Amino acid sequence: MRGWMGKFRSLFLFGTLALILSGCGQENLSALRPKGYGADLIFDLMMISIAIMIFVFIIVMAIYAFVLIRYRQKKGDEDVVPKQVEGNKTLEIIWTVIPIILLLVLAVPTVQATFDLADQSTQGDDGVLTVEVTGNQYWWHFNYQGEEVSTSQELYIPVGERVYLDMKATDVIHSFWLPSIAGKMDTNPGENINTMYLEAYEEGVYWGHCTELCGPSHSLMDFRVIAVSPEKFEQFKEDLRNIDPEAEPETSTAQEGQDLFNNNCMSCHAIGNAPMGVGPNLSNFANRERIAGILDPTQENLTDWILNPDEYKPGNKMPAVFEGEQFADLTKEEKRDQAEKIAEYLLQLDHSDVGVDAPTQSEN
Ligand code: HEC
Ligand SMILES: [Cu+2]
Repeated sequence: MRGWMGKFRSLFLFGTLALILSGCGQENLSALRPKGYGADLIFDLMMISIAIMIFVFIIVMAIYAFVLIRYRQKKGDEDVVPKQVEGNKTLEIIWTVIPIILLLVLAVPTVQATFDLADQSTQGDDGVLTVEVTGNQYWWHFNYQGEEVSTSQELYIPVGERVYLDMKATDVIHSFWLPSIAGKMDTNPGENINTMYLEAYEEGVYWGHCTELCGPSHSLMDFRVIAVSPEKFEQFKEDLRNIDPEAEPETSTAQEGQDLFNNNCMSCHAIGNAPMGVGPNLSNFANRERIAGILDPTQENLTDWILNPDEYKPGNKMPAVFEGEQFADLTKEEKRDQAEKIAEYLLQLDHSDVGVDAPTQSEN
């Protein structure tokens, strides 16, 4: 057993590692499966550098093996000191020129891609959308410039079109990373606006993360980009423009929930088009893939979130409203009851059913 296992141990190790790492190729969450223009450029660069590395590795290993075998000490040669050589001009030139060539092969496409990714030549042109992206601890806001439309946590874009993002942050530095569509870009507090663009090849729900350590809930600062056909995108904007925040929900519990929401939550949350508030815009909330970027959109999860947001995202800026003074008289059950009504109200805010037909959700 031991001998057999021993021989194959490293093979097992590498096999297991390969199996684990294959999870890194997660659909719509991976730079290794590019589905947009920027991600494509970056993927090609990775491939070029990996190819060069493999080439160098093989050559070096071949020479290494050759020297080991060819110049090893042979029986009877124990006292022989071989001829000492140094400073072979031809060799010196070869191993200086080859790395220069390899670096050039790497540098030219890298510089090209860098400029290509920073291109802003069509920004502001007719029909070219710019979205203002704002990073907040721990959520994202998207304002579709000149469209009177804004969303939080989920950004809708038309497929096949270049969409520019003008990015900033309100509190600390965040970083917007959408691996399968584009690269990543920091969002800074202050006047400094960073710009990048997205161009998705196919319809889908693409997952993004904040990649700049920004506080205790940094790792939970997820967002999604939803690429739909240009026709659906027009429809989506139209739907969102026409939201009436005062519209009466159908059931009486949801109506009670609406009153509770208007009295206790509206100071931070908007429904319909509004400037960015203290909390996410909840227009179209029922169509969210996740609550607060992370929880499955069920009424139970939403109730739990409303009662104690800090349990799910430590340090986030939403207070446990029902722990406030105005609810001091309520029992635990009564609080839950009221939160449930709000949840019912929020989960019927499906003001636009525009989405991708086959949801391509990734599991975290
Ligand atoms: C003081 C401001 C404030 C108040 C009041 C407030 N919230 Fe929030 N809310 C926030 C912030 C900030 C977030 C973002 C939390 C995060 O993800 O980091 C949030 C997130 C949420 C989310 C998740 C949103 C999403 O985009 O997925 C829901 C749902 C929500 N709040 C519901 C409520 C309800 C219901 C009330 C009233 C009972 C309420 N909030 C009161 C600030 C507030
Ligand atoms: Cu962040």
